[in-house]
Amino acid sequence: MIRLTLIEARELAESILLHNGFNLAHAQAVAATVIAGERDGCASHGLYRILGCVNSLRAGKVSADAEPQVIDQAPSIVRVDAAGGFSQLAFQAGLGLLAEKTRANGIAALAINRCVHFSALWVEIEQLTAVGLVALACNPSHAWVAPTGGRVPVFGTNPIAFGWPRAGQDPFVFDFATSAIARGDIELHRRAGKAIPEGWGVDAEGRPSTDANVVLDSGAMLTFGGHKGSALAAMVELIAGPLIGDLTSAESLAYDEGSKSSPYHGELIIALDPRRFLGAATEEHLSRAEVLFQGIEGQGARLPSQRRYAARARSMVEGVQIPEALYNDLKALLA
Ligand code: NDP
Ligand code: PYC
Repeated sequence: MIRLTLIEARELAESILLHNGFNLAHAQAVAATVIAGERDGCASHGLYRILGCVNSLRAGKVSADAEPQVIDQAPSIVRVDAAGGFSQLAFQAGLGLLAEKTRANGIAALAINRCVHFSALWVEIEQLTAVGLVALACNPSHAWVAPTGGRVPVFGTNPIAFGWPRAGQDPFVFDFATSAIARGDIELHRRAGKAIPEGWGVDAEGRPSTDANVVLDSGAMLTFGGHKGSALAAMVELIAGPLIGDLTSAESLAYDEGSKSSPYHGELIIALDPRRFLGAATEEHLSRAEVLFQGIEGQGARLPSQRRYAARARSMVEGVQIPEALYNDLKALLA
């Protein structure tokens, strides 16, 4: 393993992106996301993703210098046209107006269109909880996941993330793929030459497989929780696809033309302002939420994101460690 400080890790990511042609704004926004992933112990959405960014650019499937356009679509709807660039800059562009509309109306949505997307969603959710808002985000990806009862991929790994702000504490955040596991995790198993657990995927005939190559290349991934994950994956396809005038995972994969680039589609983010819902009773009701969290933690169960927050605290002191093979692959992109 190679140990890097967070500053070294960020410089490495940024310099690779700049060297390969991304402009400074995109390089900084993308590097910030992958370093957050690495810092928080989310290797599947950490520095490893820089390889995919460069591959997507070389394949002509992402713009290196797209300028997101913010559109004031309706009293409660912000739209950002990412113009074929990575989603990070588009999210940053729309965040201010989304927060403003949420405060004015109690609820508002941000629809990001035409973005190339690979990031973990908690990075965005935490920016909304940081300003006191409750938030929900989701997006399609590429059609890699079979519906329950089938074996042909139609869904993306379609993450859903939720955040709830907590006074003086880290927010309550969960963020998971509606597939049994993020595809990035299976890709990391392949890189490490490791078998994957049963339940993550099937071969082309629909038989359970623990071979990452089979599941990634010719079989299909599975949803989490059987028919429940399958229905949630379909919901994500609908509300972050046709509802916002953007591509489904199947359409994103067709657009990819076998280049193995990052998915190209839209993203839906919904924000809610507790103060607008509750007025003078806000603090009273938010404190009742704390009783719920105590009920979970009080019996030894953990809240989602606690592992991540602990990893964050550790990385701030110790830096991060990445496999030497990944470090070498990253350095090669500077050649
Ligand atoms: P995991 O299954 O690893 O974890 C999902 C969530 O569950 C996390 O919030 C995690 O918190 C929490 N969790 C895990 N174990 C427990 C536990 N024992 N008790 C309580 N909470 C727990 O995630 P996935 O593989 O499904 O997804 C990983 C990432 O991939 C996500 O960030 C997602 O946004 C990203 N992704 C992005 C896609 C895209 O299109 N951009 C597509 C698919 C996934 P903790 O982190 O603290 O362990
Ligand atoms: O890990 O499934 C995944 C993924 C898809 C797009 C970005 N991450």
